[in-house]
Amino acid sequence: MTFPDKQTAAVFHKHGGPENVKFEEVPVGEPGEDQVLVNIKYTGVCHTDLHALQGDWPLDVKLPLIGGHEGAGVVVKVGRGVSRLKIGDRVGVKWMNSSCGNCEYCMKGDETICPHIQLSGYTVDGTFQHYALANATHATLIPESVPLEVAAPVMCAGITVYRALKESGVKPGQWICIPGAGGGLGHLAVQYAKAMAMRVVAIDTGDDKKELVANFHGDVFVDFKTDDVVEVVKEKTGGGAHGTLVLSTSPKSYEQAASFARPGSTMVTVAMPAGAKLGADIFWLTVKQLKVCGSHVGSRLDSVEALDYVARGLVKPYYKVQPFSTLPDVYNLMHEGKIAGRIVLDLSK
Ligand code: 8ID
Repeated sequence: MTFPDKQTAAVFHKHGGPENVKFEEVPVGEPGEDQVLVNIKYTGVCHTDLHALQGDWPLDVKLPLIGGHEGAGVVVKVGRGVSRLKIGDRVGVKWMNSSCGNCEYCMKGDETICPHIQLSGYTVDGTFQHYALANATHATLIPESVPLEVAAPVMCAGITVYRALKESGVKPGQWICIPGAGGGLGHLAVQYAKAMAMRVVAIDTGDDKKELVANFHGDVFVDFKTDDVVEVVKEKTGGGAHGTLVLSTSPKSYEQAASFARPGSTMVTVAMPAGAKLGADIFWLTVKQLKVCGSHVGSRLDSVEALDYVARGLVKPYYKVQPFSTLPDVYNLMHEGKIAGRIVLDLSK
């Protein structure tokens, strides 16, 4: 398979706003041991990419950086020692680019907390380029029946919420509450939750997000701008949600989640608003016996399972496809909270 030596990538050299993203000519990488070179066809834009650009998390970002970690494409070259993948395979390139495989966490299948983890579009260059390097063990094979543009948002948003829903411990028929339900992660969480027979209270704002949630059969929509969130959630769920997935980028959602939680329930922290602290009242946390559980993306098996829901038609990412060159505009819209579902970039445009 032929490919060029050079390509265009969206690079930032310093943290800040979308004006810092430059489209530059960069060399196409050479796959090392256990790596593959993937011709990225589509990539989603996740709020994490905006955090990386702004540099607002307490974890160093590689600079200069090519962001992006919701890539879907085709393997064009395999490095030494790769037997699992071959040229022509359709694969996803994810946030978890690689883990060491040998630490105590990797050994027991908790690869998402491997201390040597490498993150696409954060500690290593990601998918906002035509040719990205991926670890052959971690790249996810995409089923033939799932188009690459559909698979792209699943590669972070889908996997993350699928795993987080399992962590919530919510059972069929019980209430899961989803602040941020109209966003990239949120709209998929509503669908995975419904596919798992949970009842969904979706929290977000505006008619487009309300409609999106209704399309996916969310049971209740609470508008955080016009409703009394805590009271409405308690009332609709008959005493509080059995579990909460915080997917909203507002720290306020964490305070509210602790207040509307049903006694004995689990709050899963997924969104990471810059500088946010858990402002929950320790008294209520204790006497309601609440559990707080962090959830970081998903394992390789979670990735396969999350894609399988899509292949079986149980989950349908809602996205708008835009040219690669519009990435800075996407960041602006995301900052303003104006994206319902996901925006997927077409690298050929
Ligand atoms: O592994 C992980 N833990 C992981 C994986 C992927 C993404 C964590 N994340 C993090 C991102 O870094 C980000 O902090 O999850 C968060 C959400 O990512 P996203 O879904 O990509 O963001 P989005 O599409 O912008 O959606 C955020 C939604 O929150 C709503 C917005 O309207 C938007 O729809 N929202 C806001 I802002 N304030 C809200 C509030 N007070 C709110 N929804 C409910 N209540």
